[in-house]
Amino acid sequence: MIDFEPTEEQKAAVKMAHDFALNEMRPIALECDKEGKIPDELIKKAAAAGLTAMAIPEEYGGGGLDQVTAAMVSEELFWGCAGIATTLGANSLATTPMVIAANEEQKRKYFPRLTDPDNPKFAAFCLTEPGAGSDAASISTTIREEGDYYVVNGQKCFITNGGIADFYSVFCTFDREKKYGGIAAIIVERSYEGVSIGKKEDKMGIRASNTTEVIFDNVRVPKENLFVPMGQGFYNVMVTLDMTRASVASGAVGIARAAFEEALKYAKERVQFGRPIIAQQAISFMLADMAMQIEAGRRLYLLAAWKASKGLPCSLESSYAKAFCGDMAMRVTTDAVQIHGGYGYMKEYLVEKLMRDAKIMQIYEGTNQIQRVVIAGNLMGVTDAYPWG
Ligand code: COS
Repeated sequence: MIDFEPTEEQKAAVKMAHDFALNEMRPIALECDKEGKIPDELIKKAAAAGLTAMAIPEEYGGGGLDQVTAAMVSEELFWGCAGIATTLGANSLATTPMVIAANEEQKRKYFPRLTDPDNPKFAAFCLTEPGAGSDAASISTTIREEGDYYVVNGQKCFITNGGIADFYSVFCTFDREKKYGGIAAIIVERSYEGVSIGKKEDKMGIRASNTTEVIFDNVRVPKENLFVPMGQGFYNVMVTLDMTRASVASGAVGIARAAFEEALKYAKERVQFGRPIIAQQAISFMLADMAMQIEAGRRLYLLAAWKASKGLPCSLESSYAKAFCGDMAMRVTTDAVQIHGGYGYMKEYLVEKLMRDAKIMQIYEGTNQIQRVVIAGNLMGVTDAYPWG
């Protein structure tokens, strides 16, 4: 009934992602973190390896990875560099709502833009606003009909790839009074008049990734770009996040694993009181806890991803995985810094970056407090009301 053996395809995908992380990401990870950007050359290589369009079905030129394989690949990429991995993964977040709800014409028009290895472009998921973070139903970006167009007005913030995206999947409301019943989603191209990029954020971690405000000022969008009608937008967001949170959780496992490996190596090499510090029980027990928590996190994200890949309700498992793995990555990276002592606090040691990167795993794609809201809601039987449940 239970098989923990990955398929041959999964092994190949993980190997490819690990080699990419090791050979292409790791050597430039500290530099990208410092500079706050990623060389175009690396993006091209990632696109050629199929890592910029993992969630897009094969018939549109994407990787067509199922959720389990995508999550396993994400663990490797975050092991390489969480900032670069976030940039690549944000395409999946932006396109999953479209994979779920866009029509054939919309998919054929927009997906190939992300899969061209010679000129890979990015997409961005535009939900969060200054006044609507955890409370996603209260977004205030508006959409209204005007002749052959819809007109979009509003401001989005903390948008991953906001400044480098070619197009955005934008969640907006036809009628705020209707709360989540008014929400729809539309594809807005960066080149449309009235689209501008606001503040570029200077972040604690995942610094290689681009995070900006995106402003829509009377943007006229062709009607055929609406891909989720009014009333369905909030459900689309919820189902999207249920599907993508396993890959955030697996990313957290990747960061934690990187920190654990560094700490283990250091603990074997560092001699104090005449022996390697790993011989001190205080240190070896910390390492044992780290290994145990990483393994537990991996099982949780695999369960969530497996349910998502089977089309089963996975809200509860996705939230278990996201909250556990995010919190776990923060603990493990903090302990890895601790094991390194003063050296771990210095920027030339990888664990310093890993601890900063881990923090976002407790925040983005729904804070870990929101994951507990979802878990508690499920425990109280609220899921019975979900049309998909
Ligand atoms: N799948 C399907 N439907 C869902 C769902 C899910 N996972 N979660 C909620 N719904 C449905 C509910 O069934 C309800 O539908 P009906 O009224 O038709 O029955 C509707 O959506 C509203 O649900 P609810 O009342 O629970 O919504 P809330 O406004 O209370 O918000 C949370 C629920 C907090 C879970 C939601 O706002 C959330 O996930 N917030 C975090 C947003 C986030 O992750 N932001 C980060 C963006 S990416 S960086």
